[in-house]
Amino acid sequence: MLRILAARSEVLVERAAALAAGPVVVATAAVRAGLLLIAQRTRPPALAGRWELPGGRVEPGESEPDAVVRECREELATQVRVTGRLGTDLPIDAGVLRVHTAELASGAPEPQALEHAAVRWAGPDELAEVDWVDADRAVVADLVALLRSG
Ligand code: 523
Repeated sequence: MLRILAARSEVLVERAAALAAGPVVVATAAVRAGLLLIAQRTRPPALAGRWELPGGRVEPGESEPDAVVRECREELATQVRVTGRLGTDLPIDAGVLRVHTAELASGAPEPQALEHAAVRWAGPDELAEVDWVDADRAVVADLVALLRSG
């Protein structure tokens, strides 16, 4: 009984911490043949023109992997399969950003820039030179390692 109560209070503490940190935004590190999919933002004006890992806000009741799949469908008209997590929670104005790794599902359409100015596949040697949004720049070393590990 005590163990059940302890486990329940742990869940409550985790939920309280999540609420305090604010909404979760997921970002997708989609890899194909040693290249990373990156996308150029159009908004807000402060971020327009800068590059990011595509993603967006997790909706209430939605899991993070489901949010990754939905955002990639909505923004890129493609289908991804989530394979893991990359790096630690990154603080952003909107709350917290969490990077998930992914690959295109077999037979998935080529990603299109439906909501971005452009999308492209970038190699490990290019990533340091990309004009990243601030939060994403913090995981560049992890992204390079991810591409080189494949
Ligand atoms: N970031 C960010 N990096 C990154 C993403 C996907 C998002 O720094 N890779 C930031 C940018 C915004 C916030 O997270 O401040 C929300 O991302 P956005 O606008 O792409 O997600 P939406 O469209 O789900 O969010 P709202 O339009 O704000 O609801």
